[in-house]
Amino acid sequence: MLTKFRFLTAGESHGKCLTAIIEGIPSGFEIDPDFINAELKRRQGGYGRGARMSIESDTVEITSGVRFGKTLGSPVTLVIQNKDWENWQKIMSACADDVTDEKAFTKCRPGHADYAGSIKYNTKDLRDILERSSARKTAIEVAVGAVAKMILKQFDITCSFKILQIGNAKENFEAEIDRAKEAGDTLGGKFEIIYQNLPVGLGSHVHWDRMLDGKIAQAVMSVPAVKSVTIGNHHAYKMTGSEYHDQMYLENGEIIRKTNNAGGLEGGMTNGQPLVVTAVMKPIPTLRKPLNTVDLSNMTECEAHFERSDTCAVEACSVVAEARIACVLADELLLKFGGDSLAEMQKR
Ligand code: EPS
Repeated sequence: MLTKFRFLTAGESHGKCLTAIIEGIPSGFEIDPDFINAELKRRQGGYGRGARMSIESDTVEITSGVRFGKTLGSPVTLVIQNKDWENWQKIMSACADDVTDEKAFTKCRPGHADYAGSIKYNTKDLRDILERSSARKTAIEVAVGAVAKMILKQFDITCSFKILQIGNAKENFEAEIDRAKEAGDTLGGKFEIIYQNLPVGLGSHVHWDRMLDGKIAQAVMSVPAVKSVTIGNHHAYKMTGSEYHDQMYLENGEIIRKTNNAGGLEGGMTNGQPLVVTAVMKPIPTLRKPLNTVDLSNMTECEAHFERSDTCAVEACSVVAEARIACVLADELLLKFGGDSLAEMQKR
């Protein structure tokens, strides 16, 4: 869907590394690896993460497209090594001679990609599905998002997030997460992301697939475990038109609004107000307290597979969602003002 800021990622959760190739960044944009690494650290944090996060310390290597700290206009390649790969080399080997059923599993985890993936990709070993469906791949997506954020930064576009709810808790999230952990259970939650300082007119009303609300919803909805995305006031369904719509006034010749129920988008375009996106993450589907499921190897009922898991990853999820939105906004900026260099873009 992204047409100017395009990227592909590759990599399995316990494979050697995660890779992304980004194409379409004009020359002259500053790329700071320390900023990318700080974003990666944010994604690894948050209360409720599991043992895997103490193994990984994600850092990016830039292997193409940047010279002396600035983009060249050529594809930018990013790589993050999986430290845990050391422990999984044989199990994740690409070599046919190394075939093993160590770490294979056939007991689907309800809520994960295991069941549908095994049928779609015709495999009995659910590890073949788990490895790519794992949220591990979001590390490289956050690195790509950090590059997108550096594009946004050149135009003073900034971002913030807030956790609104974890399980039933609207404050004291840690106690709620501790309770779930003790019970061998997991939790989801709700978060809000705000992008400030966007120019008026990103996106378009003229065709369904150019509407920015649709693009943002797709980008956030496809973050692992996200089940709903809202732009602006999520009570819109119960408000009247006169309560909901953001009326316009003049102040010193400038148009102002006293509310932002539309969340910064009208007619699929930015309207100069902050972009406000909220999303709901479901509870993580890998549980220590086992869920009932079916073993696909012998079609018997059993308890779902469990190795290790996070109890709650809502904060990480919001960092990933921020990154995804950054990619959409960078794409829109390039569509509207794009050129081959930062200087050309700034002139426009
Ligand atoms: C995940 C399972 C866990 C999480 C992982 C997502 O990994 P493992 O199977 O190695 O214990 O830690 O998240 C990450 C590795 C990460 O970097 O966020 C899953 O099944 O989705």
